[in-house]
Parts: sequence; C-alpha cells; structure tokens
Amino acid sequence: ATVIRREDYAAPAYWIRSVELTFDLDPVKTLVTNRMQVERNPHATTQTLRLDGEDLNLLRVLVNGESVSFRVENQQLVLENLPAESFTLELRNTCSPEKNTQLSGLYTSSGGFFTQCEAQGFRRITYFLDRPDVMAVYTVTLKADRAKYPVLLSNGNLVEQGPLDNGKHYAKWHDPFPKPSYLFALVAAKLVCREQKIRAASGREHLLQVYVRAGDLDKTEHAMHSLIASVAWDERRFGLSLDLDRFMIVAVSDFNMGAMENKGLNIFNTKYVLANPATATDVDHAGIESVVGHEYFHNWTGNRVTCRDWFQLSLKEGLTVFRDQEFSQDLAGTPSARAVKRIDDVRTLRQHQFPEDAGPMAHPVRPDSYLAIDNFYTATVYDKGAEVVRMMQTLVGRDGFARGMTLYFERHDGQAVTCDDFAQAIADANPGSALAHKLEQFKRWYSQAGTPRVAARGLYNAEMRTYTLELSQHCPPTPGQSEKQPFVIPVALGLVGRNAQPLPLQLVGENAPAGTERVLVLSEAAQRFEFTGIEVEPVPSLLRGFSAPVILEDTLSDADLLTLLAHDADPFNRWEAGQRLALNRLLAAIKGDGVLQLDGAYVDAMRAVIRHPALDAAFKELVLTLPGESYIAEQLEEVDPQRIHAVRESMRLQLAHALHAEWEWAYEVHQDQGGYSPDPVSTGRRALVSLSLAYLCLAAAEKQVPLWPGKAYQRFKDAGNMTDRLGALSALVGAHSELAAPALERFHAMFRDEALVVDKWFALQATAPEKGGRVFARVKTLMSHPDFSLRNPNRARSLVTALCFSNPAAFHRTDAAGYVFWAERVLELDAINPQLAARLARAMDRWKQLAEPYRSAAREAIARVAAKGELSDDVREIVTRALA
Ligand code: HT7
Ligand code: ZN
Repeated sequence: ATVIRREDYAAPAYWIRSVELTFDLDPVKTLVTNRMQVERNPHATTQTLRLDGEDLNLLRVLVNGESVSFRVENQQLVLENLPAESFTLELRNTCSPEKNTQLSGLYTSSGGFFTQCEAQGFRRITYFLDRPDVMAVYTVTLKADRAKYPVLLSNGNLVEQGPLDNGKHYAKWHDPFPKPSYLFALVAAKLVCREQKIRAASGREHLLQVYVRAGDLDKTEHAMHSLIASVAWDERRFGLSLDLDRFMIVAVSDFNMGAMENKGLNIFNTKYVLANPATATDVDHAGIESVVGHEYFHNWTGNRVTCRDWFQLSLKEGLTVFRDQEFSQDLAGTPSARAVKRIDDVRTLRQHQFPEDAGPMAHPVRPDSYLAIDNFYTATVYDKGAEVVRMMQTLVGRDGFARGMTLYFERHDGQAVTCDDFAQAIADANPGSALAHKLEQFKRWYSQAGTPRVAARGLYNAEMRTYTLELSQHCPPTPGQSEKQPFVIPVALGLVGRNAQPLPLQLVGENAPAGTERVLVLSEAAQRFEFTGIEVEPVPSLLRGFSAPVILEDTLSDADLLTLLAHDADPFNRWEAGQRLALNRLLAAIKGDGVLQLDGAYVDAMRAVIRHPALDAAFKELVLTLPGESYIAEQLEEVDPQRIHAVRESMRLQLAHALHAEWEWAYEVHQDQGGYSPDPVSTGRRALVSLSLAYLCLAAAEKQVPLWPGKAYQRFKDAGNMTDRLGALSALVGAHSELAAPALERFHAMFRDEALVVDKWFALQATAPEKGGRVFARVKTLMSHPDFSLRNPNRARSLVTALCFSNPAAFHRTDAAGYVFWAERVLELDAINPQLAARLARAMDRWKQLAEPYRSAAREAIARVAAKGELSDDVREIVTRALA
C-alpha cells in the first residue's frame, strides 16, 4: 500500500496515441490483444516504461513486432531499452470476467459482459498507462458467441460487424475522440433497446439508444425522455452539443455506483434507468432524470475536457453535479419547484458532506493524498465541489458563468487539466468580478477542508435608521490542517420588515438601493456592512438559497424565525426557518430532561403552513418533515442516538395528534386526479398525502383506532402507482401497525420478480423506526432471506447500508450488537467487493462523537476490523483514519 500525493504529480514518460484492442470474450478466460502506438515524452526524465496491470495473465510482449525482455513488479509491466521515439507495443493477456466480483474492470452480470474502468479498472483488462492524462484513440474489436451475446458494443461508431466460425460473431468500433482509459467501455450481452432519432438544435441528427434486458423495455421511456431533455438543455444553456452520431445507455444490475459516463456508451445501474409508474416512485423518477443528465453532461465536462490526475476529480464531478442540479431546476420550472429542488440538494449536502467534513475522512475538494482513489468519490468532491462551482456563478452572475464556460472549452477542449485551470477561465471571462479580484483566496475552497462557520449579528439604530450587520468566519481544524485562512463567502441576503415587506438594501456610501436582495462578499475574518434608510427594525434573511456551504450561527429568536417562516420572499430561508424552529425544540429536549412538550406557537405555525392557500404541496411537505436523526446528531457535542430517536418520535407523535384535522384535510384534498405523471406538482401532492397518512396512522396506533391503518391498507392494495403504494406501506410500517406484516408479505408476493422493488422491500424494513430492538432483529433475519445476497451491490445496500447509515436507533445499540454486525459485514464484503466494503466501513466515521457506552464499543469494533491481516487498501484507509 503506497500513499499517492498530489505534489508528486509528473507527466508520464511515454504517451499512448492510439490503441487497437481485440477481445475474445469468454467468461472464464477472455483473451485481450492490445496494440498501442507509443511515443516517448521528450520532457520525461526516465526512459523506463511502466504499465499498470492487476489480476492479469500476461502471454506476450512485442515491440515493433519483436519479442523483448520485460519484467513484472509491483503490479506493473516494466520495459527498458525501448526505441528512441515512437514504436508499436503489442501485448496479449487473459483475464477472468466471471471471477471478477469487485465489479471493476471486465466482469459478468446476468450472463453478459460489462466493464467499469473509472478510476483504475482498465488495468484489470490489460496493461496500460492507466492514468487520465494519457489520452488515446481507440479501435475495438469484440468477438463472442452470437447466441449468448447478440449485442456487442463499445465506444464511438460501429465500423464493421459480421459472423465468425463456431457460432461466433464480431463487431468493430472506432472512437475518433482521444480519451483516457477510464472512459473505455464494452458490453456484450443479450439485450434489447429503445431507440429514438433526434435532430439537435445544431441540425445534426443523432441516434439515442437505451439497452436493457428483454423484460424491461416497458421501463425505459422516462430514461429516454430524460436523455432527450438533457441534450436540448446543454445546447440551450451552455451551447454544448452532442458530438457523436450515436449515444448509448446500457443498464446493468450489478454496479458499484450510480452510472458511468464512458464516451458514447454510458453504463448505468438499473436503478437509474428502469422506471414505470407501477414499479418506480417519484423519487426514483427524479433520480433517473438527474443521473441521466449527469452522465450526459460529462460528455463535455469530464470527457472532452478531462482531469490531469485523480486529485482533480472535482474538476469534472463538482462541475457536473452543479450542471445536473441546474438542469433539474430548469426542468422543474416555477420558482417554487426550483426551490424545492434546491432544498433537496442542500439536505443531501448537510446529511452527507457536513458530517464528512467534521469527521476522520475530512479532505479538501481537491484532496492532497490517498491510498485508494475509490475512497475519494465522496460527498466533498461531488456535492461540496458543486457548491464551489455554484459560488463562482453567484459571484460572476449567470451570464458571466456561461461566458466562463465558453472560455474554458476554448482553452482546454481535448486536454487533461486542473481545478485551477477551470477557476482561471471563469475569472478571466469576468475581469471586473469579485471572483477575479479574489481568485487566489477563493481557491482556498479547493485546498482547505472543513465546513466554515459564519457568525452573524445585526444591530438596528432606530434613530439613524441604519442596520449594521457584523459577519465573521472561522473554520474548525480538520485532520492535517490545524489552521485555516479566511474563505471568500458570498452571502445572499434580504431584510424583512416586521410587517412582512422586503426592505431596500443600500449600503452607506451608495447612491441608491440595490434592490431588496443582494450578495455581500465576506472575505475577511470579520467584516461589518452598514445599511442605510432602514425604516423599521428588520429580521435578516441571510445566506438565501444557501449561497455558500457554511454553517450559519445567528441570533435569531423564535419570533424572528416565525416571521421568516411566514413572510420571507426566499423560499429556501422560509423552509430553513421552519426547520430551525423544530430543531430548537428537539435540541432543548435532548440536552435537557429528554421530554419534549410541543408549544402552541410551533403548532400554529405548522398549521398555517399546511392550510396556506398559496404554498405548493411539495414545499409544505418539506417544511413539515422533521430534521432527520443524523442531522440532529451533527448539532450535538455528544450523541446518544437512542435519546435523539425517543425525542424525535415523541415530537412526531405530538404533531400527529395536534394537527390531526389538518392531516385529514391534506390527505383528502391532495388526492391524485387522473393518471400518473412525475411532474413537480403531482409529485408534491403525493408526497404530502403520504406524509399525512403516516401521521394519521401514527396517531391511530397510539389510540389503537383502526380507521386510518385500515384506510392505509386499502390504499396500499388499490394504489395505481408505486409512490402511493410504498407511501401507504411505509405509513403502516412506520406506525408499527398490525397490518404492516400482511402488507409487507403481499408486497413481496406482488413484486418478487422485480429486483429494484425487492430492494425497496428490504430497505423499508431496514429503515423502519426502531421499537424495542425489533427492527434490528428483523434485519438479521432478512440476511438469510432467499432473495438476499451481499454480492449484488443494490441488494447489499438495501439491507446492510440502509441499517447502518439510515437507522441510527436500530444500529447504535447499548449491547453493541449493531457494531458487531457492521464489523462482520465489512470483512465479509471486503473479500468480495472492497469498494463496497469501504463505503460500508464509513458508517462508523463519527464514532468519536458518541456518548458511552456506544463510543467504546464502536472503537473496539473498528479496531477488530483494522486488526484483520488481509484487508484491502480501500477498507484499511477508512479504518486507519477512523482510529487516528
Ligand atoms: N464518474 C463515475 C464514477 C464511477 C465510479 C468510480 C469508482 C468506482 C465505480 C464507479 N462507477 C462510476 C460516476 C459519475 O460521477 O458520473
Ligand atoms: Zn459524475
């Protein structure tokens, strides 16, 4: 195990300009012939060529057609005494796709062949300079049994195909765009496809294809629709068009992540392709839209311009997440629907990235070192990276950002570049902007880890009619970074009058107000901003739209928060005020005597939200959903997961009773009219109906009244779509109703052949609110269910990951049984699929925050994993950091 450091980057000693690959596909032993045109890098200091290779059987090495001497050491093929300038290097090797349970490289799934090469899977197919700055033109010939593998796909254009002897056939593909090896892909399988021709705004015609297994064709319409929308959006918003005649998506049921942006041949986890109203929820539909968009957008941000090295991963991932978030917001349309999407994205960031930034795996958006690069496909690189790009847009404006993107492609199309190159292009296209003035300081967002805290204090001077806002920032230490320099933080704000009107914002020294919303730039450790002409004492609405990934520490009172909840013109801050009202009550009880007594002010405010005539159902549902247990835990110095669970459950129950009439009303008036459509309005209505039903069942369970559980069971049986069916089932399970067990049984019987629905069945049980250890016991029983397997990542996640990450009260037990379960699963998985094992290992990241007896038991479990001799680098990196 070697630590790789960013500061050690050096260009390769050789370039590979083109590759001809031939695959004789066989599950047991696939033969790979690899002919490369290699060129010496005149600037390199060494003449030794070291090609990466892993789990390969090397058969032959020829240089310009002649045998040469070579050696294999440390998973590298080493060649010396090579010709002075350019030469042909031909290799032959075999690999075993069927034995490849890691799902990295070439592997089999449901009887077909698939590849996953990012980040370092190509070296598990053949020896290569497997690094993103080596870009080559690929020509690929696939040979395979025709009956078993009728579809043969690779990147680019199909140039030839035909029959071969012995029932085999072949296909030859050529990709004209030079690409790094991580973007290579092949598929050989029995598949069918939905296809559609489109004419882009540029006038060029393209063939779009979505490949799936034969029974799944009726679940491809939404993915195709999302792909068409993605092509149109990138042309409209950024002037970026599709550069290929054919663009393919292939669904595979064994996949470590969501999807992969291989050039012209995206490979997707089935979860992000397959959907119809009967099997997929609204959330699934939204996930498909954003992942299809994300992978498509990578064609420019990632493929045409790629990363120089893996430390620059956020160059493509942060930017592409930003682009897919903007895409979904633009498709959502109305300001309210856009805000709902933004709230959702911020919730994700807070749930995953904030804890990461506060734990042992904290790292900068552009990390400095790694042991296993697969461990750095993180919320920080993706989601915080997207926030960094969003802040750039906030600082230069939407048009300025589009100009910056244009300059970025003018400068770097066809290159492998760095995060610095990207930021430079955005700044250079906007010379007068705050970004350009403070670019070096702004780039601390790339180099400093940790979530900054911004403290805000406002002082109103009624006599002078001024309002002074004092802002200060500090960032807590993170592993390896004890001191932090100030960040450039855009703070979008408005001032709300007590009588609800937005106040004009004029800083002292300015001639006129600059509207009722503006962006302040906090770049010092502390700064004051003085507004003039403020006629009434305002309530500050800070960080509107979550304009920076920071934790805001202000002094807003309950009354201030109630004002913002009722009147803020910014929907994000309106939601935020509602969450903070709930959080304040939860935290007071958790830190106090553990008893929460809901007050009239909060209940009345929530009642007003539910009954509000102008608010969208989707927004109401977000306001009325209490902060999650993990998010609550992040606000505490010392965490007792059982206490958090008890207090939150008590608040849910009181809300269920206090607003009973409102839940009934909301349930009745938001019922679907007409057929299913996953648009934002219908989605919001369904979400509010499901939330109402959950509260109604909860209230009924306590009073042992069967009316609402009965209605929920009926709705579960009669539902016309999966969103309503799962909503009703989840209401029964969440209330521990007697009807939950028969409903679960019925659900399984209905969908036993739909793998993605069976995943939901497992996940629902693993995330049910814990009551007396029943949920944990059920998960252990489900481990032996005939449908359960650790080998399929979706299935493993649906039960094991769901329990360990999403059900704190079931996982963190005083008898430590949850931790023992975790350690056993991590070790078991590590032998099959280290990437997946390492992700599960991270369930213990925040162990140091736990109260006793959890803390000691957690440390012991982590130490037990770390003590195991044969650990993968992936898991070793996680547990070593956790124990440090
Ligand atoms: N760029 C893709 C990353 C990815 C991946 C990384 C490691 C191991 C397996 C993987 N599958 C896909 C996904 C994306 O961000 O678009
Ligand atoms: Zn991506």
